[in-house]
Amino acid sequence: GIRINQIGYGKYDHKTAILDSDLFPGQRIPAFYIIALNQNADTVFTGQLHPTGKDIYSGKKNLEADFTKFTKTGHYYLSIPGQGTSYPFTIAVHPFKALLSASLKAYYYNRASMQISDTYGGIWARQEGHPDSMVYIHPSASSSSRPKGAVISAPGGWYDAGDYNKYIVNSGITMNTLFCAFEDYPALFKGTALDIPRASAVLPDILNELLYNLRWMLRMQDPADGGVYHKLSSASFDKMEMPAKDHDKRYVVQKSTAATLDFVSVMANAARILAPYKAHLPGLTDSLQEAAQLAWKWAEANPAVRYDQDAMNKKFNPDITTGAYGDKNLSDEWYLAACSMLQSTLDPKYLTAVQKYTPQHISIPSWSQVAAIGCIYLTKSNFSNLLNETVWNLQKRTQLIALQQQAKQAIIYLADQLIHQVNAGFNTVMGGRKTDFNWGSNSNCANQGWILMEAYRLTGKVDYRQAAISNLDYLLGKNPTGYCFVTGFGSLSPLHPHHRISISDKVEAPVPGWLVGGPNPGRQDGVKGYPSEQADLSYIDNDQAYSVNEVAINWNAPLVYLLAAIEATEPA
Ligand code: G3I
Ligand code: 9MR
Repeated sequence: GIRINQIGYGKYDHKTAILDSDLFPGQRIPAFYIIALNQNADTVFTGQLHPTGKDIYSGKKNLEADFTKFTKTGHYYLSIPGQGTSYPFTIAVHPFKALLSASLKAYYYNRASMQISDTYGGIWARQEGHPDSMVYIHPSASSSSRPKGAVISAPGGWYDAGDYNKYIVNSGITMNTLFCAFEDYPALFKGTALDIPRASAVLPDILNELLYNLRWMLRMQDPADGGVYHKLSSASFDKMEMPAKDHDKRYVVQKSTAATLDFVSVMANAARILAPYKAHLPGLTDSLQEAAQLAWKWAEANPAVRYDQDAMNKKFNPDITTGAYGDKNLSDEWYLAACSMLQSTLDPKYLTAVQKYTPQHISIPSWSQVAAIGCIYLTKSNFSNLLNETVWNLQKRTQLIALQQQAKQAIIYLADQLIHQVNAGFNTVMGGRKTDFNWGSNSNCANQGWILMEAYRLTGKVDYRQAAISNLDYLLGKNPTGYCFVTGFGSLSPLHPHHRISISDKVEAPVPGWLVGGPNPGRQDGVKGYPSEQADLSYIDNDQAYSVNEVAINWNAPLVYLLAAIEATEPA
């Protein structure tokens, strides 16, 4: 079939679609036609398909339609005689505005501890769930000030995904990704209204939404020692019911170094990013700084406390069987936390830590690998305001500039690797390596796009941006499954995500704006009926298929980044 970005293409951007099919040997390569979606069905552009390279999964040689030269804004579809027609698409200067807003508003719909009102929620309005005002200290988390069985209050925040638990590690990467989006494209976000309840009318809506989760995160720190609980969770995954119906006991579970360092990073960055709005958020930025410093101290005293759920369950009751986010390597969390503290406090004492944990090698961001985000933060500041500070002597300044340079090179090097890994069948960066397909593969695709757009920001080289667009095209339909992977958008998009709210709300349409996990040959959910075992086709739109069709806050965040970055850099 014809695989096309079902949302659209920037007026002056690269525009391609794929015919995912081998022609008969000897068959002439057909022409393709762009047809206007109007009554006359005018043919507005004609082009010749051309073979792409060999698809590394199917082995097919696909054909590509390149209509980059066609720049007239409007609504169209593509037609290939003998092969059918494509889903409709748009050409516009800013084709992703609505999608960007929706992918951010998705967070609002996943807010815990509050009602989603008719005013803001429309048909997805629902009752409040999980007040989290009585959360038990799990025995794994007990301390002298908070013995097991004690109760704390930690309301608010977003549900992690299709489940109703709240995990600090995953919240951390989500917040950082969205902070980076805001810091890189502030004007765009200041102009993006979300139709959500606001803590402050002065704050851009993205920050209003982030604040909701930030305040929850703050509650996850034990003020007595600064350590941060790994998660707030029920003992096992909840039933498929609405949030308001679930009254399972909830716990804060074991403090961990990964959670604490991710927390450090979020609090430090939040303090810096929210500083201009200080007057409207009484006391907040100071508490954020204090929280970050206290957590850093805990991490220094507890540098390698891993969250190992199986080991924990051997020691403590009740067993906790919800998401583990159990990272084994913490040097990247150390690096991210150090970079964040350095940038936000401008205190040279964090320089040593940045240096110590500077990675040899970075990979695309994921909940367990955050070194790239440390690099990204480090490149954002020119640190020029340090130059007169007496604490920053020449040696330290030189070191800092060198570390910053290294961070910049690491991002560009990674982006270059991505550019050279292309799945020739689809001409997308995504899928260029088989390891791209795992649980949450669509987030790999979006995170590759994020890195490519950072490289574009740092160098201005358009190849990076074009490669990022290839991945956005992938997510929005130019992929082997033919799905536009965001709920509520495109002609063929997931209707049955593994999302407890969407499953049980009695509204036919799923909550919109969510990127589903995507193809994953692991197929850990064991659902029958996957269309194929081929890695890039291991996808099924089934609400039990949690290993391919769940949604998650850390997967939407790089989508937000990618959409914002493409929108904000659209050539006029
Ligand atoms: O670490 C191994 C690696 O060594 C190995 O080479 C590779 C081969 O498959 O697997 C790696 O482990 C994977 C792990 O993620 C780390 O990335 C597992 O196979 C994979 O099953 C695991 O998936 C995670 C999944 O939870 C199950 O634990 C996803 O990354 C993670 O996004 C997902 O998160 C869940 C939360 O637990 C609960 N809430 C919903 C959320 C989204 O599904
Ligand atoms: O609903 C759960 C989802 O959020 C998780 O990502 C997934 C993997 O940890 O687990 C889902 O819960 C399933 C559980 O693991 C096994 N029994 C069925 C549960 C719901 O389908």
